[in-house]
Amino acid sequence: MFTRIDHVGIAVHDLEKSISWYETTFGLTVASREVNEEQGVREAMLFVADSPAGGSYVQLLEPTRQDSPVGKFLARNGEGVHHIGYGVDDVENALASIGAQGVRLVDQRPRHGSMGASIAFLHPKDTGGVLTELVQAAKR
Ligand code: V0V
Ligand code: CO
Repeated sequence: MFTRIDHVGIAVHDLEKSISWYETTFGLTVASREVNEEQGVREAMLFVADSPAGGSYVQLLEPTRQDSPVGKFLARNGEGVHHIGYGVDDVENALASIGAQGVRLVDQRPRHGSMGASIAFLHPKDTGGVLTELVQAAKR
């Protein structure tokens, strides 16, 4: 069902500072930046590698408000890995198939994600403590 790791989401306090650190230390480059008010994040995708199934990225996430998922995560844990986003060909099919196995879906229907993707989250309490995101990338 999964075609690749689309991105690893990392919670940060200061997006611009973290982008600079990733650029300087690892030589990564920013592929896109976006404010997603529905998710309560200001985020950037840093390109890591390409594959026939699509790109893979590091997603740096700064909260736009304290009571958002990333704001609450930072208050509890500090900076660090927040979620893993797996590439899928069809996010609605993947949701139906995973939901049928009893995994709680945070999103019953896909939402707008970075770079025009359709995304949906699975509940970390049903996925071994790892917040998991399904990502159907925009057609390229
Ligand atoms: C929370 N918990 C986590 C977690 N966030 N566990 C692992 N990884 C995380 N990232 C645990 C937390 O420790 C609590 O455990 C429990 O879940 C309830 O957390 P809460 O924050 O107190 O309560 P909720 O229920 O308000 O929020 C949890 C959920 C929320 C997962 C429902 O974070 C959510 O809706 N996340 C999906 C949306 C999201 O993360 N958006 C930001 C990225 P204990 O203490 O009860 O044991 S946006 C993005 O990636 C985009 C746009 C993109 O890729 O394009
Ligand atoms: Co993400």
